[in-house]
Amino acid sequence: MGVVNVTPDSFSDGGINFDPAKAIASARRMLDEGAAIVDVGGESTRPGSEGVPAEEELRRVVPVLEGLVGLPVSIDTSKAEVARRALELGAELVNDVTALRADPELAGVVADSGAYLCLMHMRGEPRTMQVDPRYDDVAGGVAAFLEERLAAAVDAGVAQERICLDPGIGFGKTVEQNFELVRRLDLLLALGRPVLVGFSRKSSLGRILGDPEATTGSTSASVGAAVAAYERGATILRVHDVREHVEALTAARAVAS
Ligand code: HH2
Repeated sequence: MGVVNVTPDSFSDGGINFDPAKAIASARRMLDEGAAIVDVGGESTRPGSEGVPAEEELRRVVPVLEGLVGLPVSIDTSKAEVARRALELGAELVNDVTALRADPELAGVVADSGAYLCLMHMRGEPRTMQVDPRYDDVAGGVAAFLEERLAAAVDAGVAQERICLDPGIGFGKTVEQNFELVRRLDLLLALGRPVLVGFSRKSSLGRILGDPEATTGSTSASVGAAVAAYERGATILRVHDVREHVEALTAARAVAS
């Protein structure tokens, strides 16, 4: 899954794809490089961010979605109104970092459309999520949360076989907790759904390389984390640098098979 942030302020690629023509070109390049789908988002969820109203999110993503009609697209949103418009324009998957907790109408929009859905774990909300994240058992807690959100989505009418689960790397977790979640991916796989991991460029990757103030991580560290997640059973990797990840994952898959 290639990341296309149509935002001025995303943590690692803010501004690069804010111009719709640039976003469309980036998305097409990612698909050419081997991405199975591109994830288009109009709101940054970086630590400390405030969020944007639906009108602004739509203003950002609609021209990009219009330029990608007919191609495999996911919409990264927590808002029913944005998801509805994206699905009308051909998006196949709704990627909701709040796991259907932010907008009570989103579950119905996904259920009615028959789209795929990604449910991600986040502790708190982006504005405050990195303030002293504590868990007794991070992997067990994230698995219990996703099990409950999976049941809620199915209750709301979303077909279970259309749902994937995501531990939410960087969303209210310490550096150690992010790596532990990948180490214990078996707990999420036990829920019986495909697992998505988004470690790409996240600050924990910069921090383990010795910079305690890092806000991003390098491409090579991202690739290492993606391969580790793949080897532990993740089947969808959400990444900014598609070519590098496709090459590394092709090699990892050759070893595995
Ligand atoms: N990470 C980000 C955004 N959306 N969705 C899923 N399912 N999993 C993730 O790990 C995930 C996500 C944050 O990364 P990015 O989109 O690059 O930055 P920003 O939120 O600042 O736009």
